[in-house]
Amino acid sequence: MNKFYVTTPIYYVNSYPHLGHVYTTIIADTVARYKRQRGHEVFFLTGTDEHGINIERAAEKAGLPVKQHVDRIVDSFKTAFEPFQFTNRHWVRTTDDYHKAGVRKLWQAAKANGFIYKGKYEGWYCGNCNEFYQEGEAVKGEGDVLLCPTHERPLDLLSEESYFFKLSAFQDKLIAHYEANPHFIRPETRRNEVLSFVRGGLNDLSVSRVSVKWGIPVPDDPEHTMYVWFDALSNYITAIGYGNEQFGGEAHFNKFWPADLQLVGKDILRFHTVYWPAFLMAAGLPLPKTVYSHGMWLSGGRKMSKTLGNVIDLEVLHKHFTPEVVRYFVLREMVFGQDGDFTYEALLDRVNADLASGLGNLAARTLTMIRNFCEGVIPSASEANAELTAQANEVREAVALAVVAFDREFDEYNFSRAIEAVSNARFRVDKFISDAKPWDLAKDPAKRAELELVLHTAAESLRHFAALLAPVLPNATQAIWQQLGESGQVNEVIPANLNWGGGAQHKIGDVQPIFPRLDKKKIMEEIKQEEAASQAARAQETKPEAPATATTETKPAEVAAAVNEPAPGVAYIGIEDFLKVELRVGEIKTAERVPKADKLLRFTIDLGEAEPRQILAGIAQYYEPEKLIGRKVIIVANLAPRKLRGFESQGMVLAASIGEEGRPILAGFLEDVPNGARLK
Ligand code: ME8
Repeated sequence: MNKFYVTTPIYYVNSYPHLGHVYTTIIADTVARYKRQRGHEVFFLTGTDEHGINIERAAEKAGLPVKQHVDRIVDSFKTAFEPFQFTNRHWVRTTDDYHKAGVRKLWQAAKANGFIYKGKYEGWYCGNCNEFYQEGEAVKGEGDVLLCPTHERPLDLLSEESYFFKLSAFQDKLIAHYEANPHFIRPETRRNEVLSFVRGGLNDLSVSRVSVKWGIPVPDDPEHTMYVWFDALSNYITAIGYGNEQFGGEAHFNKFWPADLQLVGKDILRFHTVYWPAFLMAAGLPLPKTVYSHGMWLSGGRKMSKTLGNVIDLEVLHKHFTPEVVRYFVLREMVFGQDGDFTYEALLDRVNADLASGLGNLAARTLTMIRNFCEGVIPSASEANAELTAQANEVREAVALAVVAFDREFDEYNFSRAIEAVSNARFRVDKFISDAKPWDLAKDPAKRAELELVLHTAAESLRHFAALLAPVLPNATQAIWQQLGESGQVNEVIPANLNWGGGAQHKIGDVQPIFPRLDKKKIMEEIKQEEAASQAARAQETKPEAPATATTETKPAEVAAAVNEPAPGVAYIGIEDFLKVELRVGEIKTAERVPKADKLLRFTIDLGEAEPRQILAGIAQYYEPEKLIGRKVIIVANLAPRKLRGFESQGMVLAASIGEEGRPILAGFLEDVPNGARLK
């Protein structure tokens, strides 16, 4: 049996869990379920990072012994994660003894090989990142105070005796590894980023602190505690038995290491793709196969983070949305690897379009008709008229294509496209049902064969969709599976092994709604009130340290005023002016970077005309061209052509512009739309 080892970062217990942590864990869980379903023996690890100066300080502030303080926060992570039914095999804690033993072994191995030595360190330290910054990397705050570039908090100037890790010795080895293993760092953009960082030279790394007490003591020199990243990164091997007897120790470690997939946010890319492989090389251990660095969920255009105070509150989220729909949304909405803006509106729209009106509705109408017209038994494929038979065959082919496309995209970690492949096949089934009108066929006994073929085809499609989406929607797909009269667990069925027609003659179960439609207006009103209340409560809790940004949040009343009153000085245009702009739906057929133009992508876009158009857009820093192929976008179709870098651009792609840097977010559609359709 093939093994598969997938990890998430271990989360800092310096504050409470939020959507960002849930996101990476959802991805890991979905990959774990996908691999298990396809017969792999999976070890999925998540956990908590519990040492460091910040945690020591937070415990002091809370007036608790540090361990008691961290236990409390670990519990809050576990509670927040629980509704998602994550299938991690283990939850590693860096305060666990087996972990400490493993870290000591790693340290000793690196030291014995001559890669750890003693020296003196001076630098600007951020307790939130547990990282030193050069003066040039810091941001200047009021009164020229140096601030952390990530957390915008003051940096501490530290000077102390320290052990150093000889990172400089690994520059060439790392570059050689990146070059020989193009999949070691994914996606490609991050790989290039790391390559140029490492090519720029590596300094030795300070890996111990005498000023920090809450950490793992350095072997044979307990005045020093280990640098928290040395401690934290080691979790990936200690948790599976390196240097301890966890899960049977070395044999278990050798079985699962190297990891197949280490998932991290791009905020901690460098730690995982420079420091971590260097630590492993120093100890003579193999490197993980892939470190995949995903993008950040933004909120209001900025990275969602505890320190910036703009996180999505999991309590509010859980109150209105099942974990299933949250899973679906984050996997479908965010192009994996890129940043995405989280809004409840988008979540509601996505759930209603794809799940309530989409998959849920297909299940409800198919099963209800089988119950009402076929005595609750899925009909076999009857010999119907030629036209309908041809259409049913097309549907069957579309589903077969989705089965192949889902795995192909998923194996490349293109979750969004994998799910989209299923949606596209579902659109085909929906159209087939709407065109064939089985509710009319049922009225005419002479059309019995046609009715049976339609319902057979719909039920078979649904059965395949349930198996495909099992890793994404574990409970909903199991419910559909049972309603189709299938026995056993859908997550044990390999979609490619399903036989078309294998569900015929099964008696269906009770028909229950799977995804009720959500009342957007009502839910949005409730969320606004709850968020305001929970922000006020959090602000109270964290008052002494509340970051400046927390106070700039707009209150609900201000939002309402801003929407209702026209802004002063707005010059209205008439509808005739608006109609002068010809906005049309286009589908991106090809996309590539423009040589020597960092910002430009060159597309060919199908507007439903005889020839696709060439259109250029300044979005290259934010989108990977290959991921845009097949995407439906909005085009200004009657913009005068103009030349950009020698290429004629025959239109303009519309995008929202977010935040101070004007990050573009491409406008698009939740439902299927034909190319060339006019927007008005
Ligand atoms: O960095 N969007 O812990 P951490 C998407 N303890 N993912 C996000 C996110 C966001 N806005 N915010 C957080 C640490 N994450 C260290 C890791 S590993 C040996 C030590 C996710 O609690 C994402 O995976 O700050 C990110 O890398 C991680 O949480 C950071 O979690």
